[in-house]
Amino acid sequence: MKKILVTGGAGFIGSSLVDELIKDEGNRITIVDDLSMGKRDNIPKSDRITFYEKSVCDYEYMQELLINEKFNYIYHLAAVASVADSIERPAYTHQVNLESTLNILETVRINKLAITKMLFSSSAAVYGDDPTLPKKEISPIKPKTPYAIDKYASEQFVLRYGELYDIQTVAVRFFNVYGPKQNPKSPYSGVLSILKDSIDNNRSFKVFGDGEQYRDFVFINDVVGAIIHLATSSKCVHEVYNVGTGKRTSLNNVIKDFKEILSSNIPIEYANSRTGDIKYSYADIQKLLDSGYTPKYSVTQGLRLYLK
Ligand code: UD2
Repeated sequence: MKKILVTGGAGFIGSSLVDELIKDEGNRITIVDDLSMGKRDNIPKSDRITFYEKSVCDYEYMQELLINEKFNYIYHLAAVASVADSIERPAYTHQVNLESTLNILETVRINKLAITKMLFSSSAAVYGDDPTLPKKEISPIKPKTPYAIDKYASEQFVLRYGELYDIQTVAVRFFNVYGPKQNPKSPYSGVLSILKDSIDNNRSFKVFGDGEQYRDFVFINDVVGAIIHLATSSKCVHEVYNVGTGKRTSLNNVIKDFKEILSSNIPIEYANSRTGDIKYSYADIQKLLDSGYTPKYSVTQGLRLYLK
């Protein structure tokens, strides 16, 4: 039996990970999520899942949980995922996006907890708008927001702690993840969830800029596949991996695909670019490929599944 902790397990990526992990009958999963962004309904029903509606910033609670449960795997995905929120509330988001990570690491170190692997989810935001493309893990790091600073600091704590104190750790930098369960409700939600919501409700969609900005849109199933692979592969330790497809797609092209697949004709409006927006971003995923994981879904295949 494997005991697995998923923080943020009621959120988009976390609950999709739980959907996959629960297929293995040997897995017992504990979810910690304060439902600030996640939803209880996202969590699959199973007697092998225990859900605690708690914040990862409840440090004493987390310490007790880790000491009592002695998890084999920790997927630390809980975060305030909104860059905009980190600009509004930098001190608060710092606690969630960095301090909570340090608390887990300290608990593991001080109590000599024998975890098999801890995985931390970082973000392509750490690269900022440095023009080097595609982004390699060794590309310049230019975090521009509290969100990106905390993701980078957390990721480095996780990796260097691992080396210093002999804890098996790994980190990932997500590019633009999309798929079912992504919440479209904030203006800073993933663009594809907003686009889908607009089409579902027959509302116009607003493009910020000329639509020629491109991204590395990666389907949730590939994200889940990649993180399980990295967490369970014993040779992937103390390293950070980009998680994307390695392909770039412009917003205009993705909108075209969407409208075709859904036979939709909603109006597309063009507005000024969003302040602080990055024009171009996509990943070099050679390191992920070399580790033994190959993404399975092109954007077209991913979109078809997403929109089915
Ligand atoms: C992504 C991450 C963010 C951070 C950043 C780092 C998501 C949701 N956000 O931001 O957390 O890691 O990468 O670079 O994954 N757009 C529109 N109309 C809309 C919404 C968005 O045109 O209604 C544009 C937006 O201006 C941008 C593009 O779509 O040019 C992608 O926007 P996004 O918020 O999905 O993702 P991004 O790459 O800005």
